[in-house]
Amino acid sequence: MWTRRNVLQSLGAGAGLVAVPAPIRRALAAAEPDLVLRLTAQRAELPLWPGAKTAVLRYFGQVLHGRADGLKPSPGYLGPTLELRRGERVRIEFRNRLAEPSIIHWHGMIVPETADGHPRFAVGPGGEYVYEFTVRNPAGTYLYHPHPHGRTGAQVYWGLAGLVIVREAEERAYGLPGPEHELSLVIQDRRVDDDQFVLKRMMMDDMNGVLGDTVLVNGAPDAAFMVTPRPWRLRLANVSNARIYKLAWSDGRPLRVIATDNGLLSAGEGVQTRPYVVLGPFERVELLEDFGERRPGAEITLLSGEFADVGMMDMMGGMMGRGMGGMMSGMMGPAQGKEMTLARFTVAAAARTPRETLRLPPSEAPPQGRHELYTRLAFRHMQGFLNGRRFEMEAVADDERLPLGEGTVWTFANDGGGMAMPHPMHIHGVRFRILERSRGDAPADLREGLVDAGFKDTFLIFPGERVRVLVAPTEPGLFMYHCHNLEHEDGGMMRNCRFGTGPSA
Ligand SMILES: [Cu+2]
Repeated sequence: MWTRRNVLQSLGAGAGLVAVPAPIRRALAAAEPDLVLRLTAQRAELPLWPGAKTAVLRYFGQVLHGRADGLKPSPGYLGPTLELRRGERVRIEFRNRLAEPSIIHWHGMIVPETADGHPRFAVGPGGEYVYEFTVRNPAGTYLYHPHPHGRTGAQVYWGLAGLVIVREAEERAYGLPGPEHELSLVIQDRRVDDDQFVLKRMMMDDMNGVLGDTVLVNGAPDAAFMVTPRPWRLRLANVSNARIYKLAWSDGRPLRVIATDNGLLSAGEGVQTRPYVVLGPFERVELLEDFGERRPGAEITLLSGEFADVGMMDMMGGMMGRGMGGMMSGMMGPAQGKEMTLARFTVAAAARTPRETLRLPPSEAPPQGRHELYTRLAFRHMQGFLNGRRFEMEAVADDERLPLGEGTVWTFANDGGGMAMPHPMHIHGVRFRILERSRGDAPADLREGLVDAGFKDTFLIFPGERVRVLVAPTEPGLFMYHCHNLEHEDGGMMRNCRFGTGPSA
């Protein structure tokens, strides 16, 4: 139940009850939510490799009220998967049992300002925070992870993250495989030494972001799945601090993309078939994969294909000579673009189940882009800048304000000088369309795998690129936009944005 204490907490320190905004007052007056969950962040140990226990941080979950299947346990160190239904009213009680401040952000979810997990709402050790929201997002694959300022990278790295899957009844009518024929793959890389995760060894990690030599899927190494020869829905999420994956099948078959970050592609867009799919940190993609097209007993690997390093490693190698570059590479794990095995699939010997006809949902009419914003990205002196600025907890500039309910064309340009590197940009509290990506600037060996269709909440922007997105916020308040390379984010490549009118700060 709401108490005076947690209302105050969810509004930020210092707000009196008189300041409780109307939507919160309505929520307080409303009936019990459909689903009440508790997530507790705490230290844990689990046997990821034989004969040893790996120290992690982990979300533990409990259903306090409502559907028992609202949480699904994860086999590895990840938090439980939140299985939500569109339209459902949800309350989530977060308990921080870490030794440092934390707060949860529901990545990709369109929730009220006070439920978004802005770092100003972080609670200290022993603290609690109560989230209330109605599930507005369409069926899709979303995420949750910590968002305290300066500590997001470390907390995610040690294991704090989980999936949010939103379902709706209409999905069966689309001809998609049902929940019993879907698999989620949360892809992460870690540096592992003596069965323990190792975080940050040098300054370079703040520039490149932390890159690992070991891939974990769903919080465990050596992912392997047995699949029946039929269509499967695969939900792929990149929850790595910094690594970009070039997803491909080892047998060279193309990937059939049916959804991007914020739900299914529309009938107008259709299935996007690609030889490989590029997935930046915290982007998601859903594939419709017909394993019936392979022979029974076939073994296929989902891998990350090779591409020219888009990070700093090559440049440092060039500056210091190959030996130095090589040595640093050895200490830091493989650079961006090294081939890696992600997961193995074995096709069971069974009768093939044919595909259903896919009927993707109708297109939504886009809002008109009545307003324009422009943000220039730069990375200089080890720090990321957005229009020359860095994160300040309450600050919003004039070029960070978007009107509610109307379209804004927001142009991001990765040409602000300094280190040339890709940045996965994320905007909280909205889903948006990518209108345009400047031609010829994405690396030639990644270009074909960029899927800019559908509704997005995170997108990669390569050096020299300009990407124009169309945003129409629906939730008023102070939200944020930032680079989702977690080391860049923690280093201050993050800013507030305000939706609707509100005070300057
Ligand atoms: Cu960045």
